[in-house]
Amino acid sequence: GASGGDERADSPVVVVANRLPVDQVTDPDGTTRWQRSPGGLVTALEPFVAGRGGAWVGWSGSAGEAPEPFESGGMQLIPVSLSEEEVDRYYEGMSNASLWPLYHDVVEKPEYHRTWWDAYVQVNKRFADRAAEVAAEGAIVWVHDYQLQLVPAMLRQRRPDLTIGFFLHIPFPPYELFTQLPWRSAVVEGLLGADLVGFQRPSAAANFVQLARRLHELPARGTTIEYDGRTVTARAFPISIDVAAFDELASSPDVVKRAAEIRAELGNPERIILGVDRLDYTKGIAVRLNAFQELLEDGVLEAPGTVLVQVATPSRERVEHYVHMRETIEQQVGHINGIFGTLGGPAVHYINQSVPREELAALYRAADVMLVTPYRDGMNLVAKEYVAARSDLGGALVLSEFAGAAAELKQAFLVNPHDIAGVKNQLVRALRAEPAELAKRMRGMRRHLARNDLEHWATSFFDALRAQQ
Ligand code: GDG
Repeated sequence: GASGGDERADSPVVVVANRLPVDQVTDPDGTTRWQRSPGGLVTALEPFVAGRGGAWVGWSGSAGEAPEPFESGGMQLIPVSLSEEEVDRYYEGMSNASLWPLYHDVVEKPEYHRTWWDAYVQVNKRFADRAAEVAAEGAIVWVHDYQLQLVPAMLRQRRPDLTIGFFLHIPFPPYELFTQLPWRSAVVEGLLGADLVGFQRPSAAANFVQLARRLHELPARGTTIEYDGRTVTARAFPISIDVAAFDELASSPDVVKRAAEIRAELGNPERIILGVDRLDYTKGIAVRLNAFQELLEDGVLEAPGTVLVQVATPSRERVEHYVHMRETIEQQVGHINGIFGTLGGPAVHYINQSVPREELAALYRAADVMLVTPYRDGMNLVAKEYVAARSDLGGALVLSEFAGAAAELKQAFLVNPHDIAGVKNQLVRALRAEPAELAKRMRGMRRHLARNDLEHWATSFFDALRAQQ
């Protein structure tokens, strides 16, 4: 192999992502073992990586020394270590308090700290080193997401024989915002180390091409950039879900029965409005609460005849922005329930816990209106899951224009989350729409998803990457 005869250097396909596709779990008897992470990405990539000695480079999720490489699900898993300080600075700092808000339209003010950046560089180097060690001569390496934007260039420097792809799961901001970043040139150069840079929507790819052109005065035409004697392609590959699997789960007798139970447990309201998100300030949870509260105040809606169920899964609880946002949201839920709830009949049902997948599917089946109102979102898989869950063609999707999903799910009730009057109007329209209209919209969106599932996404990306090999 190109890294000097190391016998691990034989993987024809390598995935590099912040997290390994497994979580460490402790059994009741105290023994620990690795368990495959929930979530679609692992399922989508496994067929391309498993067998033939494919490898996955990532962090185990806990600080300290990394475990030895091991095999799981036919893949070589290569753990990367992060110290406590690196978790603070690279992960919670640079990734989640600088890049995350910057890339989401500065919904919260990003903080920039040189110590965070230094840790980001150091950790990206470590990921690149591990990938360089494990990749076979001429291998394909697929790097994922905003935590690892320097890896493509670092890897190319070490291993010019590799074909390198990068996919950004979150939005890519326009030039005017991106150039806030004190280390903007380094990040652009990092990404330009890839042969193929994938984004969720065409406008994000266009932002990147324009940025490279303006910042580095690089010749760029259409979706390609000429850099360092190579051609870098920037294109949209909208991610999706395992549509058939979700459809099957949501149509199963147990889930359908549970959906009816949920409605009964909520006191048989006429209308159920649902929100499901990681508790994140980009998701616009307050937009929904505001719209719902005003419609109750206006007397357009009445509780508990109409209820809002908001599942807000705990997330990034050590990052300051998140602590503050959670307090604000919980205060507002309390306020709405104090004024519009009745004994045993709250207007807002707020769940600050992760719910099992089956329960989530049942909630989707029970909801008359799914409210997805992010200020900015790379894709938003919740919107796609809701559509996949509705084989009964019931239910309405209210969807923010600023979610990547809006570029595909055109039959949704689209809203601008900054326009509260518009959100209220669309919500009321969705609540009052005729079943025939809703079925027509749902059918259109389901037709799109049937052809554009997660496997299609992974295959398109790998095909495009192989074409550059
Ligand atoms: C990033 C980008 C992009 C949520 N609560 C529970 C639960 N979930 C699941 C949902 C969905 C997933 O988590 C969330 O995915 P999203 O796409 O909505 O959002 P992010 O976590 O921000 O993901 C995003 C995505 O990457 C993929 O590229 O779409 O734009 O921000 O699958 O169902 N699942 C369970 N219980 C919960 O309580 N079981």
